[in-house]
Amino acid sequence: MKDRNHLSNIGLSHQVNVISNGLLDIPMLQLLQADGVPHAQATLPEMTQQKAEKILGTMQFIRILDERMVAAQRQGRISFYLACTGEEASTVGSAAALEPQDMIMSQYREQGALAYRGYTTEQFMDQMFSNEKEPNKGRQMPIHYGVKELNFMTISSPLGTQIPQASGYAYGQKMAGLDAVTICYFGEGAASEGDFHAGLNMAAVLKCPVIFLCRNNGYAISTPSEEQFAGDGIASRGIGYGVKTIRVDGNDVLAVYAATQKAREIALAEQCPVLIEAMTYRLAAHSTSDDPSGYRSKDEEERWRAKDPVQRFALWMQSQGWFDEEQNKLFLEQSRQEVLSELKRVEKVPICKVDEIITDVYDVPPWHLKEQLAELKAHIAKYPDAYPKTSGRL
Ligand SMILES: Cc1ncc(C[n+]2csc(CCOP(=O)(O)OP(=O)(O)O)c2C)c(N)n1
Ligand SMILES: [Mg+2]
Repeated sequence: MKDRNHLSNIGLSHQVNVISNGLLDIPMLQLLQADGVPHAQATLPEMTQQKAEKILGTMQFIRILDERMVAAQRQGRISFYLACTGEEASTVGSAAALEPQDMIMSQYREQGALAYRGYTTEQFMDQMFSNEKEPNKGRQMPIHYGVKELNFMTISSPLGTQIPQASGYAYGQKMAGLDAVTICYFGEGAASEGDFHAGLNMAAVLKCPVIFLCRNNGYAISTPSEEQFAGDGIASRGIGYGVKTIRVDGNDVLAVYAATQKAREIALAEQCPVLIEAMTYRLAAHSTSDDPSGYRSKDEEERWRAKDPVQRFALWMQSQGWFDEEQNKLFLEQSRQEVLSELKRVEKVPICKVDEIITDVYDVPPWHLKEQLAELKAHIAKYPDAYPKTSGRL
């Protein structure tokens, strides 16, 4: 019988043996160099022109959407936005390697995965303007997307909550015998939460088919990763929990695609979790409430701008003969127009009614919620100028 503490598997040492950080050498998978030229030894994943066009188009669209929505927030048209500039490859490349039945549980900077799944410009706008067409009825801040039909779980702000939930969801997929996995996105900052550790351990022990994808973008708002942890990134923690782990260049979309394909294959065939650490950089501010000039240098940003994931992939596509400069210009212009015209159109759609705030939770709303709602409505009615949109929807 196997010893309970697996002592039979442990080698013996007769000297004091101190194991330190760095013993584990976790390399980073990189297929394309910054100029889009594949490394000589690299084995590229199979890729069709059609898929490559969808990947590039999604990354470019997201960049345009981010630019416009940050501007819209500055103009006071929406309250909040959060861009993923510089990180497009880690979310689009991974989403491209999944199947539509796979569940996506994300943190908040994964609009690339959502767009790849087919979320439309109109849906993005409906959510951000909290209008009456938005299925979550305006109960979430902008960017807290959730779409049942696209298997995209609603985002929640408290960091890390989606991690143990993803393990649980994947356990359910396994119990149901589904041909599906869950992917769970989070930042390296969120990996400091207890939920990360609980979620990984649970998935490892219960053998849940979940892909944990950590976007290590160097910062948790203003805290640089070296002030957050002393270990070898997040990948080393996967090994600690007995989770198969891949580290990948998060700015190389082909590498992210290949890594996620492999992770999905393992998660499904072996019914177990896989951790991917995507090394990238948040070129954008943390959110529209943040100004990075207070905590990092322009030089640092420029060094990462040179590793632009969108440009790198476009250059590779060019070498395949899959990139037409003129056609791409047209696509960019059309995308800008679409974002602008949808923004203008959707912001005129009436916002959700205040009453929606207490529907759906209880069959019959309890007295105290009804009382609070009445007070809220009286308050808005008293100060209509302070609530220009809501006061018209009482
Ligand atoms: C439990 C919890 N603590 C703190 C916050 C505030 N907060 C929001 S985002 C963030 C940084 C997260 O960084 P990271 O996970 O690296 O993701 P990134 O923003 O870099 O994509 C913090 C501290 C929060 N939302 N939830
Ligand atoms: Mg981060």
